[in-house]
Amino acid sequence: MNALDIAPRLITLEGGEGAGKSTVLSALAQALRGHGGEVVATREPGGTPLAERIRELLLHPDNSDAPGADTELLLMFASRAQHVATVVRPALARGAWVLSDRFTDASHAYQGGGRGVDRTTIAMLESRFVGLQPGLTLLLDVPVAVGRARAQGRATPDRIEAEADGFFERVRSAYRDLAAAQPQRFRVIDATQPAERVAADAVAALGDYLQGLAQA
Ligand code: Z5A
Repeated sequence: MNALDIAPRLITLEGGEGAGKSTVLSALAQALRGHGGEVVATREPGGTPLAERIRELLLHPDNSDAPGADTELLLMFASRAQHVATVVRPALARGAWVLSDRFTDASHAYQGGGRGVDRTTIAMLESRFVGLQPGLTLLLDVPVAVGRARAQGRATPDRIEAEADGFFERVRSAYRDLAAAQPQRFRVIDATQPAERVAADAVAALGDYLQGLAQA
């Protein structure tokens, strides 16, 4: 299997449902723009017109022909392969910062932890079709009950949001395991705090990271 290239200008945001990624993402984008240079804010699944269409297939609440765990995994990676090839790599090549709301760690957490898909298969897909690892990953960590209560106001939960609490407990635990295994890449942010505090902590973690890069 090929090793993954670390992309220092690729920064990702992860967390469970209702962790508050959307709010934090705009604060991070603003901080990065202040730092200078082009900032590409994007998301997964999605981030390109084709990948957004795959996202619709993945999240559609109609469960009459719901994707099985393997199909879900492959659709996530089909979306990601397109995103990496047409948005992420070209942006990094021209020296831009790429700020992605979710990336491959989400497949390790949701498909690996949540669905129980074999980790070796996910690592093989990552190596073959992504080949990149972010320089910094911010994990917004919140207990499942808190995150789900925040997200409850939504009209129709999508197919994955409709999963039971046990699924989201496995996702959270997989994310925490990933962060513990790679402390040099992950910063875990306490997302139970008020939204402004969470955003401030995330911006501070980004500032430390940028300072470290400048000194390297
Ligand atoms: N998925 C996967 O399975 N495998 C993969 O490889 C990838 C993704 C890439 C879509 O992702 C789904 O795809 C997702 C994982 C799966 N499934 N689920 N569940 P997504 O990122 O687009 O969707 P999401 O995780 O459902 O996003 P979200 O629930 O919108 O989370 P969020 O962006 O972190 O939350 P938010 O919109 O910022 O906040 C939610 C609400 O909470 C909102 O009303 C806020 O005002 C409120 N909020 C936010 N922060 C706070 C604080 N700190 N205090 C109080 N209230 C707050």
